[in-house]
Amino acid sequence: MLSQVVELIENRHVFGITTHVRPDGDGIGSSLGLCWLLRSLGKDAEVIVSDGIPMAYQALPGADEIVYLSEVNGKYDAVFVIECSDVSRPNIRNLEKQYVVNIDHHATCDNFGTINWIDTTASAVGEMIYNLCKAVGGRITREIAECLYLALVTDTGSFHFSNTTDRTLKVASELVKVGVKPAVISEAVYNSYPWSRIELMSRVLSTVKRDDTGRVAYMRQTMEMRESSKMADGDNNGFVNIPLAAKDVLASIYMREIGDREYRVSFRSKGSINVAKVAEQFGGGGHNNAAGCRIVGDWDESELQLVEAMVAAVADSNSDSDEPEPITGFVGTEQVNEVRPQAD
Ligand SMILES: [Mn+2]
Repeated sequence: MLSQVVELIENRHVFGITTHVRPDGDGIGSSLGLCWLLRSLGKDAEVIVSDGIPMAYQALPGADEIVYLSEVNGKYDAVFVIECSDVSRPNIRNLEKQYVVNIDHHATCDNFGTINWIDTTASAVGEMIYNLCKAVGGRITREIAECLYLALVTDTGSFHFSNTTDRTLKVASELVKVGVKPAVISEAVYNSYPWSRIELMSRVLSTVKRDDTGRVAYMRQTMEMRESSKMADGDNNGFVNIPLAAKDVLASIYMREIGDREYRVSFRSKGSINVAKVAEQFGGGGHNNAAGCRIVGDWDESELQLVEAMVAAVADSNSDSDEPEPITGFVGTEQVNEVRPQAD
C-alpha cells in the first residue's frame, strides 16, 4: 500500500523502475514520472525495459536515458514494477530476485511484489504516481507533469473512457498548471504516426464486414498487408476500435495473421458486452470491453466461430438491458497491454 511505498522511498536509495513489454503510455509515462520524482528527492533511479518504446513516447523527458536490458543484477535497493499482471511481464530475467514493488491499477494483478500497491479506482498508474508525489512531499516538476499527463491521456482515451473521474481531471488540471501543454502531447501521441499506418489502415478496413445483426464488425490483416506496408510495431494500434465509431456496431473483432494458420485476435465492445468471456472461450482473456486471444486453424472457419461467439455475447448483454450503456472501459486507442495476459 501507499504508506509502505513512502517508507521504502525514504529508507532506500538506488531504484530501478520497469513496466511491461510493448509498453503503453501509462507504463512508460508512469515509469518516467516516478523516475523524475525519485531523482528530485535525491535518489538514484533509472527506467529499465527489455524492448523498444513506441515512437510516440520517445519525446518524453528522460526517454533517451531509458536502459535496455534483458537481465537485472543486484545493484538496486528496490525495483518498481509498473502496470504488470505478474513479475514476468517486463521480460527481464532475475527480476523476481529483486526487492519488488508492484504498482498497478488493475484488479487482475497478482500480489507478486514484496510491497503491493494496487488502486483499482485510479484511471491510470499515472494518477497513483501523482498521489505518491504528494504523499512523499515531492514537488511536481515540469518533467514529472509531462510524463504523468501522457499516462492519463492515453489510459483514459483523452479523457473519454468511463475510467475518467473528477480526480483524474483534477490531477490533469494540476499537471497543466505546472506547464504541460495538452495540445503538444496529443499531437505527439495521436498525430505522429508514419504514413505506413494509414496505408495499412486502408487495407485492413477494406476487409471489414458486419454480421447479419449489424452489431458485430470483423476484419482481417494478412501477413502480406503488414509486410508490404512496412509496418513497424505499433502501427496498427487502435485499428480494432475503428468499427465501433458506427452507432449500431457494438463489438469488433480484429484478426491478424501472425504465422501459418495462426492469428492474433483483438476484441473490443461497448457497454455491458463482455468480450473477456468471448476471449476465454478461445484460451485468451482481458477486460470487459477489451480482450484478445490467439487462435490456430482455417481462417474462414476461425472467423466464423469468433463472430458466432461474439454475436452470442451481444445477445446475452441485450437480455440484461434493452438500452446499450455508454462506452465504458478501454475502448479508444488500443491499450495493447491493458489486455492481459494473453491478448494482442
Ligand atoms: Mn494503465
